[in-house]
Amino acid sequence: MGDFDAKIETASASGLLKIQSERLKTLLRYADARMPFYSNAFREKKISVEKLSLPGDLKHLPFTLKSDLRDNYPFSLFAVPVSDVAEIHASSGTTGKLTVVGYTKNDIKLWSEVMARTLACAGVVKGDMIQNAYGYGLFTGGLGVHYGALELGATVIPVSSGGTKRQLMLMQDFKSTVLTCTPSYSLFMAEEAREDGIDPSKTNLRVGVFGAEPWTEGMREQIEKEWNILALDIYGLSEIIGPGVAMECEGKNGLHIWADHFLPEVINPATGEVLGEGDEGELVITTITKEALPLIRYRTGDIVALTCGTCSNCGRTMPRISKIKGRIDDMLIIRGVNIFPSQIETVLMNIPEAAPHYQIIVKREKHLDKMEILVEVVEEIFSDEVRKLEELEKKVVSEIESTLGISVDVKLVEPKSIERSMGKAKRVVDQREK
Ligand code: DLL
Repeated sequence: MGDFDAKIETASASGLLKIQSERLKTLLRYADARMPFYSNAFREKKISVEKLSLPGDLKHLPFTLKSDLRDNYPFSLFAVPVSDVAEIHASSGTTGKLTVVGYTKNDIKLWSEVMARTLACAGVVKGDMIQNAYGYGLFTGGLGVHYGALELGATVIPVSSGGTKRQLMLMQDFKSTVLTCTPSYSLFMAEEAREDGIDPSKTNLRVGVFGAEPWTEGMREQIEKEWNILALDIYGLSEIIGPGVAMECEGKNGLHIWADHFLPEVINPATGEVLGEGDEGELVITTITKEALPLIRYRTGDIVALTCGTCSNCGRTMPRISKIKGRIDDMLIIRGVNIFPSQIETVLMNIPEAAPHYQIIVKREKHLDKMEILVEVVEEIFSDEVRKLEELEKKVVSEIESTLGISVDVKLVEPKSIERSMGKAKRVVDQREK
């Protein structure tokens, strides 16, 4: 059963807890027996899986870090022989080395199911034409959506990312109803459409399933207006399964996390302490049904808050995570102040003369960190008088400074001068020496 599964998606809190505890126990036994990485850690910490009371005792188990996957590159963390691995994906981080993940055939089945559930949560149905513009390849976006679409019975166009003119042609000729890609790429596509004389608000698109990078409510509004669609947020990460970990419904009040497979916790990233409902912190996930690469208390690096209770829009009872504020490692500390790129995006999206394209450059001058924000302006303003541009620049500086509480430099730049991305947008360029 891949699409909306009322029995599990609207299960009572106690019903879900029962499933979680049973699966968690099975998973811990499995990891203890098959993954020396975990059995050694349990032995070191004198943890006996059989004595744990779950899920309460989960908090006593050690965390798994991204560096643990890298240190076990490529396959040493796998719980099954490589010959039982059906598919391999990998994501590249900032440090160069790939994070490699593997799936057994059953894992692919699970991925198809949670992705079908995810698409169904966005209102996608059989009969929809999904233009899948996430990259196919080692990145999990393309194939993840693909498997979900097949499972759901919708039609999928595996166009992958890039080739924007061709995307637009296919979108019109095939009458795509669903667009799946990064939010930044959807805006680039709309921009190209206008340039080619196509009105993006007049396509057959109904809904966009956008994720793989942080984006703000302001960005959502822009996308919805440009395309005249419903733009919903999809979350996931390769280490856990790829896309299909959590998804917004039309109510846009948090992303429903599929907690019967991915057990969420939110922790204080500095102390590791588990936080309560509503507190912002780092999302930690334990996969309780995976075979090739189950992970216990995996620190995602993503900042969210968790909400429980029934969704007033769709009635789903799974916990929800807030829209992702950003990654801990994307947090900039400028002269002692913590700043997320999303805070800057929120300010910019409220200034109509600013285009939704920006880049943050961090430099170190005379031992002081400085932040320069390149902001594209809309065409009409750019061709306007210099005085108007100067006024706009002052306005952007003052609004960002009053939000962030630090001084920044703002440089207004020509339309289309900031590099566009077909995948994850690069919002921050850190020029400080590490
Ligand atoms: O980005 C999987 C994915 C594909 C998700 C398509 C959604 C759609 P990775 O390349 O491993 O996997 O990157 C995972 O991307 O830890 C977050 O920091 C970020 N991320 C993913 N989705 C969102 C989102 C895919 N909706 C990392 N909002 C994660 C903010 C997101 N950040």
